[in-house]
Amino acid sequence: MHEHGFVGRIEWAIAGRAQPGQPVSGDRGIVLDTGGGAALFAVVDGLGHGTAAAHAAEQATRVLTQHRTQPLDALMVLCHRALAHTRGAAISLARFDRVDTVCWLGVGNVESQVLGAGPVGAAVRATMLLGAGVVGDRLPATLRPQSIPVRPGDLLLMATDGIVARSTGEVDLADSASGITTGILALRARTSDDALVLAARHRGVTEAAP
Ligand SMILES: [Mn+2]
Repeated sequence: MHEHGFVGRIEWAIAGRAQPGQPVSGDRGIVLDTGGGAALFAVVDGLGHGTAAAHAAEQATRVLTQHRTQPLDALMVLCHRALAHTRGAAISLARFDRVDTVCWLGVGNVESQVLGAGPVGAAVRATMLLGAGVVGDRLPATLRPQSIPVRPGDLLLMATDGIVARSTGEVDLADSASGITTGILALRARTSDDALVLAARHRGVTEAAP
């Protein structure tokens, strides 16, 4: 599965696939236009594999789509309630509210990072602190979204645990979001799990679209 597009000036792409031999993936990448050039991104990993995992991920997708403008902590609680009778899921949420800020919140093992241009290629500017728990079963005691300063061109990367930890030096920030996600999926997907990676970046307010 490969998708890509723009929300306003925010370029995004998703690449994912089911574990080899499974009919459906329990991983979902979600891109929601929240108006005014802002966007909400989510990556959901339904526990386990197959249709039960996909069902949990679909419940989260439905809730996030319906309530997309709510604060991130409220969205996580709504997902938790909606997933109560499912296997549960790991969920990471990230919102581009303005040109210079990403706000994010994660429960479970979906890793998110912001990469920026460093002296020798891409460098990690921020890594999401993940709350321990399973959405639908057990939330952490506190849900505290973090605000991360970003510059136009910085890359938000979100990946399920079906993606092996990557060397950031492999990411070419000059590549399109679509090229980056396709490359990571091709090189870094575990054969033992569903795998999905989402990339997004603000292209700035004056720069011409690529
Ligand atoms: Mn997984």
